[in-house]
Amino acid sequence: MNKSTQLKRMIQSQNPDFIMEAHNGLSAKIVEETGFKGIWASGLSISASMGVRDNNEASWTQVLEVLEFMSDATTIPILLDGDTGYGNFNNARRLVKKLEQRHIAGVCIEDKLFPKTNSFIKGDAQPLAPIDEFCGKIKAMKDTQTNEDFVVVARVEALIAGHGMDEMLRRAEAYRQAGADAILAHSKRSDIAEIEAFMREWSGRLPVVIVPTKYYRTPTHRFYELGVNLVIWANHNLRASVQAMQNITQQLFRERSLVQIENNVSPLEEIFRLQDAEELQAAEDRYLTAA
Ligand code: SPV
Ligand code: MG
Repeated sequence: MNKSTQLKRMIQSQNPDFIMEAHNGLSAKIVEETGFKGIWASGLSISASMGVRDNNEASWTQVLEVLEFMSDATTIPILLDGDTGYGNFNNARRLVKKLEQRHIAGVCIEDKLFPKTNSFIKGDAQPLAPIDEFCGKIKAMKDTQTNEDFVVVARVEALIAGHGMDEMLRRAEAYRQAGADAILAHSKRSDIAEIEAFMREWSGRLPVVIVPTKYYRTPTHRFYELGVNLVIWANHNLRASVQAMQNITQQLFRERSLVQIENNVSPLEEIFRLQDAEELQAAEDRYLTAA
């Protein structure tokens, strides 16, 4: 089954599936070997790992390069956080073409303006895209895909921007009619109240994806009860690695010694294993001695 079909089935299945953030080949590989069935290629995490902001400071082709490494390192579907599609309908449809060439399973686009800002930074101040324009973008993307199961998720930022539930529903319905495969309902509240209200009103018109970063206290059984289709753990590999790197860097800066360090970091053998160094050794035995 191709990766888009796998992702589409996950999104359409009744019980929630869970996908995990990765931001490079290494983290993507860790997500897969842990057992996750899909990867969220987070815009926040990819930009942060490049040392830039989540404001489209990294160009879309730079993001594509990262995706290529992630895709090469894994076999499970990747859902790209495609921000606003990096421009108008024309940029967004070209993005779909390039993603399909790299076997990326799907892309999520959000109804904001390029260059975007992360939803958790001054969300209220963020202008939304006109509904018609965003619908045209979705249509152009769906018309461009050659794999019929390539997934386009429409992310509605109405609640983030403080426009309320009516606007949220109006936009979600318009994007459904434009051909989106799923709606990502985003909320910055620390409880799940907005998502609950949306799920009630929406009543399963199209699969729903959520990102519970801010309402992290919500027990997972609520996602089942509400009928959410896909849950994204959106940035936790990045945040875990930042903490680990800060701790070890501070410790080494203080102690100027590896004595207390060695047992608190991954063994070198583990890095070689993740890189599949063994395969190259076997290949060298086979090919370098062939002459
Ligand atoms: C991301 O991971 O980049 C996202 C999710 O878009 S959020 O940061 O919650 O907006
Ligand atoms: Mg993002």
